[in-house]
Amino acid sequence: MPSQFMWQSWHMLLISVSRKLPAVSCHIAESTSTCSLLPYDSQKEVILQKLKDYVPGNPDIKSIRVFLHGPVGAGKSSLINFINSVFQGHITSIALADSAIYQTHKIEKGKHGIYYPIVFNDVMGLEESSGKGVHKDDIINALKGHVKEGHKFNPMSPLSEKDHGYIKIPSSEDRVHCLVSVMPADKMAFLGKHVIQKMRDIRLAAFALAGIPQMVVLTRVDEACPSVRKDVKNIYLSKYIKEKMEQCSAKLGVPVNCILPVKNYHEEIDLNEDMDVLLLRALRQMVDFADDFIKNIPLKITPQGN
Ligand SMILES: Nc1nc2c(ncn2[C@@H]2O[C@H](COP(=O)(O)OP(=O)(O)OP(=O)(O)O)[C@@H](O)[C@H]2O)c(=O)[nH]1
Ligand SMILES: [Mg+2]
Repeated sequence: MPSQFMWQSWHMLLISVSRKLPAVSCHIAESTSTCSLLPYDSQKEVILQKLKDYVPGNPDIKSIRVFLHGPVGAGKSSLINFINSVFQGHITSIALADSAIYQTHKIEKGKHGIYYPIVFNDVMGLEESSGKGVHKDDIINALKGHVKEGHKFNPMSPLSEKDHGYIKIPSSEDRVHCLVSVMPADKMAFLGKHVIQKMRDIRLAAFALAGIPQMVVLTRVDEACPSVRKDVKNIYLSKYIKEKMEQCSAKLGVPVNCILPVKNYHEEIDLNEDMDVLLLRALRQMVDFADDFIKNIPLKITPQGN
């Protein structure tokens, strides 16, 4: 399990600030002058540079693998696009291909086929009814590293050892090093109990797999709270978002300090520093968690996946 999270202090700040300052109601926008006290400006470049300079803490692993899962339409693909956009310095669109296909998304470093050592996988969303959306067991297969690049998921039946798309003995690079549950703040209350149960089961499976670290990204915060839509910095003051984080913690069984709110690019055409800082803080936690994990990862796992 990851122990010391160097960069977690921001999140504690977020929580303490939201506790100390007058809450911004979702419907009544109050003064936001206190926002200027927050360490917002100039953080983007500092965090981004640290992420760009990141080198995996285990020399046997070239890239850390972050896996995103969550309900349909939660914002998983948008999150990967967002990460790529911030690294490239302009809005990009990389994760729009068929999400039924297992595909690794890489972030290009320059224009010479060189990539940053952080890769992402995003699959189609979880659905309430069985036979629709990605099968829970296929996400568990992916966590163990059993899913081949390009495999097309079948919602009716998960990948089995006999299938062509199955990697019998995954390498430590095939495995997932950080599991990210993507939860849409505005739709969370309407998610069916089966979707929540699948998300909890996946979390438990990840924990059982040598303690794959996990966190939650709370997306669509602007759709959930009008004051955040008006100004993303209001996220620090919104009582409503704080409540959503607490509800999310109760639903998924994840501590509040592992839930990071993000507003994905949706209709913007230019990068926005306030949105980028939120995203980069979430990404920093993913990288910290994954890096702690790979330092202790067993080199190979058995065909049984242990
Ligand atoms: N307003 C707003 N819209 C968002 C945000 N994140 C994603 N969206 C929108 O929500 C919709 C779904 O986003 P996707 O990124 O496709 O969601 P997904 O989780 O990949 O969905 P599936 O692959 O179908 O499971 C798109 O229209 C996005 O533009 C957000 O933070 N705020
Ligand atoms: Mg998608």
